[in-house]
Amino acid sequence: MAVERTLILIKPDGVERGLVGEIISRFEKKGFRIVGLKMLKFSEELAEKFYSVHRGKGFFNELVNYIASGPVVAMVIEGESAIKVSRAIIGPTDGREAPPGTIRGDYSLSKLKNTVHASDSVDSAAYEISVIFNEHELIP
Ligand code: FUP
Repeated sequence: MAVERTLILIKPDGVERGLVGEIISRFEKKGFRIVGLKMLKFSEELAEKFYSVHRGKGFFNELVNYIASGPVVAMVIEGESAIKVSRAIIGPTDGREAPPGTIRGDYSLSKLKNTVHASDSVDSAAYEISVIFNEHELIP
């Protein structure tokens, strides 16, 4: 067990539907410490960089267009096993298959517009945090 940091994104559908407070609250109530928080709108260029691991896949263009389609809220959280625990909190990729009680299970009926993102490994967390946050925007 280790204290980790991970990146959570509230995607455009989550912001548009007024779920920002609800989603932040779930991570806070679980016990994570918020060490970075901001609202932004991805440019296409930044979206391609953020999702570079998916470049070449059939859904890449759709994914980039979607994530750049409206404002998102990005958050860095810190806590024990933050990467694994936050993945459990958001649920599987497809909202139609995600179980009730998970964020995607409660709020999404889509694989693409699945409301929230959480980094899936230590390496991707470090990369994704660095794409969106400067060092001075994170609490030590
Ligand atoms: P996840 O880690 O659950 O966010 O899912 P992936 O890393 O596999 O995919 C990243 C995003 O691409 C998903 F959140 C939604 C989108 N996606 C699709 O639109 N179609 C697919 O077949 C797979 C992923």
